[in-house]
Amino acid sequence: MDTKRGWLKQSFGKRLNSIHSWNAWIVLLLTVTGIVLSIGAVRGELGSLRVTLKQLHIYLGVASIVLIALYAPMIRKHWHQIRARRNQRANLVFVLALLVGWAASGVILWQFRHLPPALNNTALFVHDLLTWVGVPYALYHAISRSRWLKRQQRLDQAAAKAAPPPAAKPTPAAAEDATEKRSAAQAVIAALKESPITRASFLRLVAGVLLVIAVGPAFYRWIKGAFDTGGSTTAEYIASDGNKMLPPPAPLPDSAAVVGGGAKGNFRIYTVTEIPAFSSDSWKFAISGLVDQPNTWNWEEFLKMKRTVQVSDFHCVTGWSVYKCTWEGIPLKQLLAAAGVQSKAKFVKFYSGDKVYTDALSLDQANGDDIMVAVMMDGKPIPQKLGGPVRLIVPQMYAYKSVKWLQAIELIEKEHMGYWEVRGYDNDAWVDASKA
Ligand code: HEM
Ligand SMILES: Nc1nc2c(c(=O)[nH]1)N[C@H]1C(S)=C(S)[C@@H](COP(=O)(O)O)O[C@H]1N2
Ligand SMILES: [Mo]
Repeated sequence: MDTKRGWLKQSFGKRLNSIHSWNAWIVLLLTVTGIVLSIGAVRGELGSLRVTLKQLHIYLGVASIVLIALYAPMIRKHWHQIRARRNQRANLVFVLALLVGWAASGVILWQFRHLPPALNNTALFVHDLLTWVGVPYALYHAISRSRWLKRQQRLDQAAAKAAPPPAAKPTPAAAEDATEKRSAAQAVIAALKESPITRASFLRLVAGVLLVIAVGPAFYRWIKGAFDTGGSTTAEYIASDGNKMLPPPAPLPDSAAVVGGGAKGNFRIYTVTEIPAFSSDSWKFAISGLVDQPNTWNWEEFLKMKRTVQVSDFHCVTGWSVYKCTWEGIPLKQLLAAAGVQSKAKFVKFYSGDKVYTDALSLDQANGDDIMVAVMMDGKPIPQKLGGPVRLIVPQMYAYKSVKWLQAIELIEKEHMGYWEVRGYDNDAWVDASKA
């Protein structure tokens, strides 16, 4: 109560100022934590810090929502106060739209478990878009309102004032009228001679242009990727592929025809290690542990196993999805049946060829119909960056269960916590929460 009264007792201007500076700091911290969270390449270095960072980002997000709520009752008066300043009004509308947009999409990303993947996808897109637009704007705003630029502005004004007044000689009364007319005319000419670009506005323009040059190309690539629903990026991955797996797998008819119509959306490349490369000379695949028939395959032998084709969606917990991927591979069920799972076995553990990443399913979950040891996507070998030559696909669970560069399956008795589960992700990864 006391703090509330204290807050209300402050003058309107003081309250506005403190909201403004709190907001600046929180947006800065949200930007830093958000951008670090979005960088796929530092997932390995971050480890469990990633989960903490996400939690911190959410706390900061909630704080920013509290600030919006504190500001809300002041908005009418503030709006009226700045009625004469169109730039300030435009800035206010823009900044509020950004903050509300970040808040709304952020809350959706936070509560993703209770929401459909399509909504999470949209929220992630909006959250990213606002970041791309809002952060450069905030930087520009900060520079153009900085003390340094304010000083330049004052210098400009001082220079304008210091302009020498037209020399006014003491004149006899008759000439006075003419002198006055002359000085008025001179003033018009002086005004016309004055450069329309002051030093301060020039510097502001330079800052703006530099920001556009710095951020523009990356923004363009992002927007292009976000609206590219075809497989062109997959083609690019294949072109830059580091795997040397020969012979390439021959697609089944459904796979060659891409029965799903081609994946919709873009994968984000995630790895916690360097992206490993494989060659058919040394690549091996194994199933072992509590099975009657442990087995090892080289590439050629592996390709002889019977494969099937399925169309399924792919969902990452951070909000993005890829729809209607046409996968071709060996149903996990089939591999397990052939290996003869012993009755002691309760869990299936998956090992990545990156030698770091693992995950596991219960035996029940592992026998689901759509869990696949995949070799091809949309009629092409799975590119190295997307986990090729062989990756696990668990369509109905968040994709941290879909181990990339899969090389071994082990039947075990005790539950195993996977790479991300150890670092704070939920071991229950069902997309449809009611399945848990
Ligand atoms: C100034 C405001 C904000 C900025 C600049 C910002 C920035 C970001 C960025 C860049 C990402 C990474 C998105 C990606 O992976 O592509 C992100 C993710 C996220 N943000 Fe924000 N954000 C802001 C406000 C909020 C708010 C208000 C909330 C909600 C309380 C929120 C919740 C989240 C969540 C839950 C994620 C997903 C994290 C993950 O699972 O990786 N954000 N944010
Ligand atoms: N070996 C390995 N497998 C992995 C990961 C990883 O970092 N390493 N990331 C997981 C996560 S969180 C997701 S969303 C998907 C991402 O697959 P993609 O990189 O093909 O888009 O792979 C999963 N499998
Ligand atoms: Mo993920």
